[in-house]
Amino acid sequence: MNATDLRADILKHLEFSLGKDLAHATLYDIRMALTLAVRDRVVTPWFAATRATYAAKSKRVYYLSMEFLIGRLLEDAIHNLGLMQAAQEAMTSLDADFAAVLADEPDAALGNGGLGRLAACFLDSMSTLGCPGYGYGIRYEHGLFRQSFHEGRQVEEAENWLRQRHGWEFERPEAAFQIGFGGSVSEAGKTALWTPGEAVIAKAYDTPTIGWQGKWANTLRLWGAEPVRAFDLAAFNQGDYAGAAGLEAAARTISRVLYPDDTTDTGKELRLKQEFFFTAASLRDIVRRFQAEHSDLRALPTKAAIQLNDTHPAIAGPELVRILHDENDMPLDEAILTARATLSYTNHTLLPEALERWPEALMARVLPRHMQLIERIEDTHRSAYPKSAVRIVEGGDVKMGELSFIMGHKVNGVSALHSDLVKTTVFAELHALHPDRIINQTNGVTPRRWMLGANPRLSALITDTISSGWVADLERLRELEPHVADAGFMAAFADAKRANKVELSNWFGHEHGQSVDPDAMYDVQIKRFHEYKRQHLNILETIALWTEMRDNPNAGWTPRVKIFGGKAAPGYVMAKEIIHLINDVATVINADPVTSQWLKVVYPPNYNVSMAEKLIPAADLSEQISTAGKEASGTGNMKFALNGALTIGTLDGANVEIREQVGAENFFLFGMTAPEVVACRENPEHQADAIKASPRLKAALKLIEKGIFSDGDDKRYKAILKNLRKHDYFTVCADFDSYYDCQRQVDAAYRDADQWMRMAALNTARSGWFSSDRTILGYMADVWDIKPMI
Ligand code: 7GP
Repeated sequence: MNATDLRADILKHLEFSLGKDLAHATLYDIRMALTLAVRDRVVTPWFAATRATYAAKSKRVYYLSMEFLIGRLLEDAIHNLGLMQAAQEAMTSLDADFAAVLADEPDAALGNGGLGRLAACFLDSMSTLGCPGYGYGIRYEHGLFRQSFHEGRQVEEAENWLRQRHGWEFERPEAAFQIGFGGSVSEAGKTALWTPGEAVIAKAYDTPTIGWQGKWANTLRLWGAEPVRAFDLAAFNQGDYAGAAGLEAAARTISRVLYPDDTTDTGKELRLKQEFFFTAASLRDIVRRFQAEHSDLRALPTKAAIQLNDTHPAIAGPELVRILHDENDMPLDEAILTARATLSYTNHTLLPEALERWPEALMARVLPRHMQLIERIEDTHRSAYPKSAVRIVEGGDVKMGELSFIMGHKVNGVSALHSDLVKTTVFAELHALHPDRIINQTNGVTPRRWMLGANPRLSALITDTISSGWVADLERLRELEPHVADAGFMAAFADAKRANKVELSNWFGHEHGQSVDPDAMYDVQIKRFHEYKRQHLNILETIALWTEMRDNPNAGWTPRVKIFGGKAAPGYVMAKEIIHLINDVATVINADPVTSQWLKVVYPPNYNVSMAEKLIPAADLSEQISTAGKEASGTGNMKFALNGALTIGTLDGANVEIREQVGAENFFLFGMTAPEVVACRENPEHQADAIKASPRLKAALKLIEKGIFSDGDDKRYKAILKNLRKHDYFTVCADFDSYYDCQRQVDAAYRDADQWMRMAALNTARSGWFSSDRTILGYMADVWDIKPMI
């Protein structure tokens, strides 16, 4: 494919798809024309993959997820199709700024955080490996909110990614299902008949997901909600214009917004409806596809593997049983067994508040037949294990974790430590009954986006050094190891990092009016805001360091830029106060002439996938400082290590495995282990004891209390202070000294620039295991029983 052909196609789309003359084309027009020209080149492999799957009647995997945090798609598709040079040349020949064209694409944020981004990496790996499959989710009209800061406080605004046409999707008016809610259940002969009281239409929108080198493409099918009857003409004719449109508005509400909360059950009926809406539509589609090829539904598990991405699609258990039993006359026991053999469930968190529970009364009202079937599923389980105390319905709630466990043939955690904790904590009783069910599949990240796309400089160096095979076989990065002893390679490695830092510094300068020194250490913590992730531990250490610098200005400080990024759930007050505190501390510290040569705090608003792509390649230090036992895995931690940042972290989630891979000597470990945290909490005075033992921590808390960062307002951070001093569940205080000391080891290590770079290069060379290709191969072998088709 050369630039001339691509240019011709761009001009064709400009004229015939967009109706624009080149002379009047805007940036949007050019971007859309390029998108459509690239999309054309995705369609051929997409059709070929689909035809091959149909021809072989292959088993497919169906990844059901409330969230897909896909970000921008254009650059990724260009890379995967090997069109980078052609696209660059075509843009130059049209006088377009290629970087600006790429940046014009809205960042599709149909997710909150790790769980949603993992789903996007999995789509990329499934297509790269030729694993036939579909992602199924919701086409939210408004993705994750846009974050800005007003006087340091988070402000949320509705996001509007669909204001412009979404160039990647194909609308499928023919692929539509009616999805019902409410109503009643009657007995019709042997089986029950559910008559829903209301209904909406789920309409499909397909986005092809192309794999590396365009060898395979799968489909991301997102459902949009529409009214069954578009418009009430009678009401309209009587002058009731709002009433006439009301039906439509009510139906569309279901796919209107992504719930901006990744940890707590919102308790909203609408959320339950969203979950059922996309799960039921997906199952109808899956069963329809199966029945087009096969007649006996008992064979479903041999042809379909349905993965539940956390409990959000857990209603798939009863809904599949309903389809098999009520609609297709399969005996109930057999329907349960068939559904179980088809379904499997991934757990992404142990936080009790994030394990979904729905009030029984709500479930019975919105999904009356499903409530009955949940009870039948529970009865069946109880009669198989009469001594067990495990209940799906308990205390008036339906527990979706238990339901998912019982209805899945495999349950997996997302890192070795987390999978062990799943066995010993949340699902201990169920694990005792089903000892083979829980397995581990450590998360991974796609090297196409997180190295090739995000870090072109380091990618070029790697390819020059070991050739390009690493992109689809990331463990080959190990071949870099011998080059760490080569001064020429190390100089080039250091140059790539430095150039990435300069680029980020320029971006901070023109986007945020804050330029930072590229020779300072870039210390980065980017992730959702949550107390367990402990951004407040980081900012407390920053305050203590600043104090120390002012007290000892001649101590030879290592210059650092503390970079934060992330959003807090709008209803999570404590997380929002931590954001406010960070911004307040930044204002004071950045204005201090004594320390400004060594210490800066920057917090660009509206962290998203695209911002991560800028920050990660420029990072020196990766902050992975969660309370041990709380971060299920982390995936940002993997992206940083891959891009040659050193980690400061606790023994939590996948940090444990990262440290094993990169070597303990190339990882800054601090803090209590998961069992030590549990033991620490036994002492009700643990926070007071820790504060008493640490003059630094005590002083840092005091500065906040005195209003040093809040214009003298000594009440502003009362809640945070009280929390730390009295109910420090996340053991910030108990880990503080260990963290502070470890940070000073980081300072010392950074001063030996050559040694630091060698450690960074070893992190890159030894992170190949964290490719999501490895993770997907694990799911294919251990959970889905599917073979690659290429
Ligand atoms: C996240 C976990 O917090 C993170 O540790 C993990 O790497 C990621 O999933 C992918 O497995 N969890 C969520 O994003 C989430 O929404 C609530 O969890 C169900």
